[in-house]
Amino acid sequence: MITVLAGGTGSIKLVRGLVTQDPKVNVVSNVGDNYWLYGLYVCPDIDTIVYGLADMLDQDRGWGVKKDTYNFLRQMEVFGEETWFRIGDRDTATHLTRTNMLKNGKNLADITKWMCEKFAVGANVMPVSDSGIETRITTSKGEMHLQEYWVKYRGRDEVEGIQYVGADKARPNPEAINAMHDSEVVVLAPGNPLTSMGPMLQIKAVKKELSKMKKKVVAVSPLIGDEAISGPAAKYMRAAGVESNAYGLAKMYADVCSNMVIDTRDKALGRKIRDLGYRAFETRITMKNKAAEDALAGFVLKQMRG
Ligand code: FO1
Repeated sequence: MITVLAGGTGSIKLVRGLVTQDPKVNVVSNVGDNYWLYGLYVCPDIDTIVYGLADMLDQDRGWGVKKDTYNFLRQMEVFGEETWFRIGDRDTATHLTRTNMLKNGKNLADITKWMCEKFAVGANVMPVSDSGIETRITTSKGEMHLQEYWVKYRGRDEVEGIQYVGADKARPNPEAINAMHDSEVVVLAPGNPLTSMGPMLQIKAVKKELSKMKKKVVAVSPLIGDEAISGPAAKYMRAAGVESNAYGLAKMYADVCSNMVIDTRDKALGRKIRDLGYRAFETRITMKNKAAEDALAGFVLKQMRG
């Protein structure tokens, strides 16, 4: 059994590759960027994983449903609402149904299971926690939700701080803990270390569990050199005072992980990472097509299974 801890856009490609290796893979999803919009509960990372596995994802953007329409949003604009967060019509049906199910007493874990069934996704996608955790960013404009920082203000301002509100009191999803415990390999996907993996690793019970099993935990780097393959990971790492490269990542994950897959171009960092006590494996980590997704997932599992 394999379990992967995943964010959204940066993680889905590796998750897809892992599903090719093992269709029943457990995917533990971040919830820190979940966002309430017009009274609807939007769960970007869960949705990116489920849509990605159901072949419904808009691959170019890495979020939302491909070929979606925006009639609902256009009407909200007519009503004078803010429309900077672009939820499409089919995507909105997901948020609306999820919100109704929450109001009817279902928890996010059950709702996500229901989604997997509806979209015929064989993998076991689950939220890391049913408690609300909110990733908040501080800039010179003040403190705001991650989605406001990244989407509304286009991530322009210097990041002064990152907070995970509610993480200290959050209870983990027991199914996620069991999945990690029962798995032969636990993968930390190449999601943003601060905003995708960060909220999950801030949950005390998740961190404790991973630290007990760190020999079987492997992280796949989302960085080559000093830059992220995509998205703002390097910017957030620098803001958190961490070197924005695979070595900085290894230091961040040192309590919970002892294996790391890095790019061949980061060979020199591999030596420093090994000095931290890691096993480090080098390969091409960019995933430009399905063959590359499968190859990287296969490589990760081969190293871990020995
Ligand atoms: N990202 C954007 O850059 N602009 C958007 O308008 C936007 C809308 C959106 C709607 C639903 C959804 O599930 C994700 C959406 N995202 C959008 C992506 C999201 O902001 C982040 O990339 C993730 O939260 C990070 O994992």
